[in-house]
Amino acid sequence: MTTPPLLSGISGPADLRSLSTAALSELAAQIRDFLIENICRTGGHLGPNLGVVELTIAVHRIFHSPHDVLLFDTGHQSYVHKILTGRRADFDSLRHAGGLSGYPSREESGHDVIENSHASTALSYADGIAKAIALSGDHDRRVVVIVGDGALTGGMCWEALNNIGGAPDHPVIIVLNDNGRSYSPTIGGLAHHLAELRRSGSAHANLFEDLGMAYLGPVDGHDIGELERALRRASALRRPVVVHCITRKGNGYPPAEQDEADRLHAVGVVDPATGRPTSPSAPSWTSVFAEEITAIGAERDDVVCLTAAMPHPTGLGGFADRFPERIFDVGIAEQHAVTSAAGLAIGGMHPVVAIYATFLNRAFDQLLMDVALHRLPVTFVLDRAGITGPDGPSHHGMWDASVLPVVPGLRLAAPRDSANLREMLREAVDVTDGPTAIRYPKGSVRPDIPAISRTGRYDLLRAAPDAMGLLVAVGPLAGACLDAADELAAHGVPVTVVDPRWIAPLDPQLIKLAGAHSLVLTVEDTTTTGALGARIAQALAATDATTRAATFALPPRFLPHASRAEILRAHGLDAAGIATSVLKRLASTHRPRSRARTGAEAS
Ligand SMILES: Cc1ncc(C[n+]2csc(CCOP(=O)(O)OP(=O)(O)O)c2C)c(N)n1
Repeated sequence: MTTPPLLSGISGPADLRSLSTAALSELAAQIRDFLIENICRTGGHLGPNLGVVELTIAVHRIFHSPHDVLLFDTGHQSYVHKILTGRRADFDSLRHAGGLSGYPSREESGHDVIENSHASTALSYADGIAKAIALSGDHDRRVVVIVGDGALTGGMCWEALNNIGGAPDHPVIIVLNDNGRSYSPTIGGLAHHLAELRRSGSAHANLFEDLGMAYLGPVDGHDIGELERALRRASALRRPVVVHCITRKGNGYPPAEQDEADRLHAVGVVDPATGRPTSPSAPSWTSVFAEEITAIGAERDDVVCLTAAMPHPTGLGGFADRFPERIFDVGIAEQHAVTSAAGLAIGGMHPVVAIYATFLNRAFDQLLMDVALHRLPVTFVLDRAGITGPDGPSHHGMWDASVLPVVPGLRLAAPRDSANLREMLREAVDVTDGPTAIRYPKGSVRPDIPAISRTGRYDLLRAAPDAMGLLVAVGPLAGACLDAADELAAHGVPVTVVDPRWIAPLDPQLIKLAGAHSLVLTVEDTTTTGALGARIAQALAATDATTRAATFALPPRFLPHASRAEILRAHGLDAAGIATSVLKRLASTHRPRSRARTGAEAS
């Protein structure tokens, strides 16, 4: 598509200011077409951005970024902001290696002040920035936060509102983008209150006013003129204020407007005519979990599931349909989800908290103190563990496998295939004396990999009688390790391959096996710091073994966006990379080839 002249004439917010009302609505239509065409081709957040086209135009006309500070909570709805701040031409590469980020990025633009994507943080940033501006004596700069009704269910928002409402001297302007949905319809008392405000125009009790803020609205969030009038008033008030804007997620694109199952919140490559994926999808890790948890739910009525506003993306849709009374959507409230799960366990249930690995990070203390200290049987299902890909550094699930092993009594599993995931989920929900966690990645699951035998907790996947090394293949990297073993065998380098299955706590049988080899290489889709390989090395150091242990994993850095396969390859975590690393390790040692016992012999 060639960019129409109006849109191509916008290279910064200043270009918006001279436009007539008619030109502004034409610009909004052109931005919408641009978003649909581009996001369907590259993948990305579609529904949320279509909902904020007019709102973002109005905010950029009334406020003067970057002098005024604009913050987008969560950041997934910042595409229109990117278009209006000179990044339209980069949308070809959205979320691709080396290309435009799917979230605000300080490296990309001075108009992006924070790099977020985890929800419910922007009001706290705003509180701090407004305080700093007041302390510096600058009374002419505004701090404006665009926050969704979904994000507003997060606890941090309420900690921030408590501060903002009590601080008239450093005002924050809160633009509440209320579309009634997170992924699914927003839940809880707050959602009811917003619905009441939407319906009646004002309610006899107005939560925001009661907390010390002014309230303006509700405003039609697709009417630029109405939005601008409200924002101008908000700016003039010079006190904390909520501008309640009513928008429609996916506005102007029928497949997204009617998207009850949230498929078009975030998309891969889809056909713009239908919003459907252009290629059929293979069974995913999520879909395997979805089937198994529904089967378990039918067998055990003490199993309950919790989600932090993501029932469909985490695979709980089927469970919710079958057992509506045993699924709890708690809002974007991971910390609450974990302690609420602890409460359910105290009450005799076995809760399963289905969550993206990256979002569990913020509930670490709840997991440690509220669940583990109490030895409560709660199962955490960590989807999107390891490299996720296009969502970039904040979404890679590369910390859980380092952090969770420090939790006393917690058992952590990394299944290698779908049969293993089903089996380990059942093992996890059978645990009665503490938390369990299961981590698996984004994407499709490869064919099952049968084990030769099981010893302790580990599976022997490939036995080499004259093994020159032991590959400890963690979870979904087992396939790559076996392919690498084939390549190595072709080079005359036999290796044994085992899958530890449970990566914490350490399996004494696995340490015994490792100690029987001269070289042990652990291959993991996580950061090297605190990885299983490091813990194996530490355990071996406490024995008499002369084994050398190495970890092939991800560097402890924030890794940029690209596809999962590209990132794993770049860090040597594909078959060719693993084989090369093993050969290098062996070449760097001048030791004579030692006979190592196979897993079967060592058992
Ligand atoms: C801490 C955290 N948990 C979960 C998510 C996943 N997530 C991304 S967007 C979203 C819904 C946001 O809803 P809302 O703020 O209303 O914005 P909308 O998409 O409706 O415009 C969720 C749950 C997240 N980004 N951060």
